[in-house]
Amino acid sequence: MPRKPIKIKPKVEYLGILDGNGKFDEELDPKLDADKSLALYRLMLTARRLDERCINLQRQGRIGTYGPCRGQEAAHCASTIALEKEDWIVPAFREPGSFFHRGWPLERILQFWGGYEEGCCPPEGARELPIAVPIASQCPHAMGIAWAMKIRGDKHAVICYCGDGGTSEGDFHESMNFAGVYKLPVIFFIENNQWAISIPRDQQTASETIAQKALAYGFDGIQVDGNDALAVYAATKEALVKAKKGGGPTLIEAVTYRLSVHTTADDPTKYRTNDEVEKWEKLDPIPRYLKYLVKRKVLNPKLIDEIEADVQAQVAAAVERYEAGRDVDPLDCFNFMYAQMPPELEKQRDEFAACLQREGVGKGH
Ligand SMILES: Cc1ncc(C[n+]2csc(CCOP(=O)(O)OP(=O)(O)O)c2C)c(N)n1
Ligand SMILES: [Mg+2]
Repeated sequence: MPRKPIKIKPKVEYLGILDGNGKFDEELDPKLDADKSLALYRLMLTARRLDERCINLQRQGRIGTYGPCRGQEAAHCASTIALEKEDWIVPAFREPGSFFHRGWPLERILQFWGGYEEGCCPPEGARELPIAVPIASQCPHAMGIAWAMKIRGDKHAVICYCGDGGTSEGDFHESMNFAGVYKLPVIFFIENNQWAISIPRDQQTASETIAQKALAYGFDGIQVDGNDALAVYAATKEALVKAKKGGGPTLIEAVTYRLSVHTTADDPTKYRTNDEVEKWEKLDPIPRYLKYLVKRKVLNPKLIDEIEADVQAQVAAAVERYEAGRDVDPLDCFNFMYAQMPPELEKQRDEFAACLQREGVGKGH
């Protein structure tokens, strides 16, 4: 009848590979080839430039409320690029790079934030769910996909993105439990950006790390420097290999920072200091990865300028396509949710249609 510590098999680790000056750990470096390294840089830059453009578009009334990803580009882009194209992506709402990487047209993202149904519509054959704004509601969906894959013998995996605030939701915990019990091929990728609107990380949970939450559900957790593209890539790759071998889920906590507003409807100066933001600006994932690529001679000043010009042109063209393609049917907001529309909704749709008719608004007007 002794009293003694209980040994728990799952473990929690920390991983960082690249520092702020382009110095990196040779042994831990995932050694991406030049093409993949450049693709990752381009992807992060595209997410950044589109993000900047979206803030401006919202301020000009050309899209609706927008939730930026500034500062979180390494977290979502490096994890997405580590996946195979058959792996499923279940996003939250700050992962535009995940969609571009999978071939969604950039204007789809603009359509989403512009309030158009098309922004929620995955291209044919996509293995990505659309953006999910209801916090952590995407986690049970990810479990459904992963469970179906397991039953069907599909040897791929699912990555489920979620915020630090999302880890306080029942949906998150139920999903973690389900994934642990059924040993699902899933990665819980937590973008710990230190804030959930105005709630700081230390008021969100009394846990020292978010990674350790995995232990309670019987699997490993790893905390990575989420502004270090190499660490994010390496941890994701490892978790994927494990999942595909039947080793079950992993929780990756990417420690990062929301450098911008929560959404364009938010004023962060009300709840956080400029000093804090400045501290994290110095850890910006993009210049950090750029220094590494220059050091490895994958990037040079000429190529940097070419990629920048190319990305900006791509974003500008997407904005043009978005604004040219506004001939949509407002009644679409009733479609796509139910195979058979419930009578109450049918009634609302008919009332709305009559109202559009009266006002002379809508398709064909
Ligand atoms: C179920 C639900 N409750 C509340 C909200 C309002 N809300 C939007 S974002 C957010 C905070 C989310 O924080 P976190 O999970 O850390 O994600 P972040 O916004 O930092 O990316 C809240 C409470 C919501 N969208 N969904
Ligand atoms: Mg957060």
